[in-house]
Amino acid sequence: MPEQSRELLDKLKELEQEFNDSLNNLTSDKEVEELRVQYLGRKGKLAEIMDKLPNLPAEERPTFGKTANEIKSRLKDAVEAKQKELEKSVAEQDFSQFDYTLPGRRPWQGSVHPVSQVLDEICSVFEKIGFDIVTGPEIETDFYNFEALNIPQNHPARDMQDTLYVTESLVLRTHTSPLQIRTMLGQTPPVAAIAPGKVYRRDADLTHSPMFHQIEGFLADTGVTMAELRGTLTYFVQSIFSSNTRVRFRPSFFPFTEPSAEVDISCVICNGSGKVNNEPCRVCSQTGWVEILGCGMIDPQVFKAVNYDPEIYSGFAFGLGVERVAMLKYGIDDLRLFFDNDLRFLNQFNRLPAS
Ligand code: 2NL
Repeated sequence: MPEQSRELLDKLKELEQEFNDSLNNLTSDKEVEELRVQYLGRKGKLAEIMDKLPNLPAEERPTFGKTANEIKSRLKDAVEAKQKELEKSVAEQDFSQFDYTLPGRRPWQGSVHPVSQVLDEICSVFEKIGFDIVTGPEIETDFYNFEALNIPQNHPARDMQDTLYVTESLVLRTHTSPLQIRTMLGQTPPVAAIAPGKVYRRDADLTHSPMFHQIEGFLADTGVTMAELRGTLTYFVQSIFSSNTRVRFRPSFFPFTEPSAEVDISCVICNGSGKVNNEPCRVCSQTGWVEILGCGMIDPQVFKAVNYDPEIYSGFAFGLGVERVAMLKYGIDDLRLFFDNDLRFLNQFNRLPAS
């Protein structure tokens, strides 16, 4: 056989050997297909050798062509056989070790933050007795946050120590009272509303966070007295805590109410006894009472700022910290737990079905 033809035939045999070696090691359909394209494809290794056919002397071409076609069909058969073999091995996989009784895996699911849960709960308690829920901006003007609330220019509450200023005349609201001022300016009595939301103070230690949640509420009408205030707040604490929770008022001072009071409730941990298992109660430090909110009768100065005639109208207002209520309700002793967002803590308040 002439030299040229022998050389090409050797190459063909080499190619077949190489192909078979590679095919043997493959374990997936995808790999088999890649190998098929590499060898049998239109620009594959076999086609490359066949392209040299015209270089051979005319009388040698038929023999070479015949051998090449035989090899090509053997390679095709090998691919098919390999594909069948892989199919079969999937069908015969051993599932006997698989436990069909294992529960399915649920995707992780979020839940409502405990502070938001308590905030929503307080809102619906007041909604039931006719209070509107009002919301609004967290950046407020000096007028809504201070001036209208009878907090004058040099009042200590305006101190840079307490207030976060955005500009000289804009602040991050330090309470949700500005929402109540906006509500009063937009309506004439009778009006009853509660204003829930985030508030900001320049404060950060074990018991203070620079952002916390507040709910303020007010009622303005003719003939409103402290009796209505006490009745409303008693209904509120007995709805949130328990029907035998007791309420007491202590005189206090706020620039926007006169008279003003701080409200204590009988300690929800020791039920007012001051003792838990004969040990001093940690939550109320043995006093049997814990402070829950501040309140009072709306100051005539505030009514003047919203154009309500204080000779005709009177009203009450109150303000409470939602984190504080949540801490008392769930016996939590560290404010920071609300802001760390540790799932081990948060999942204890997950009311969704267990996963
Ligand atoms: C507290 C005390 C309080 C108010 C908030 C209020 C709002 C208007 C008019 C009059 Cl528009 N008063 N709000 C009244 C008394 C107390 O909050 O210790 N909060 C955590």
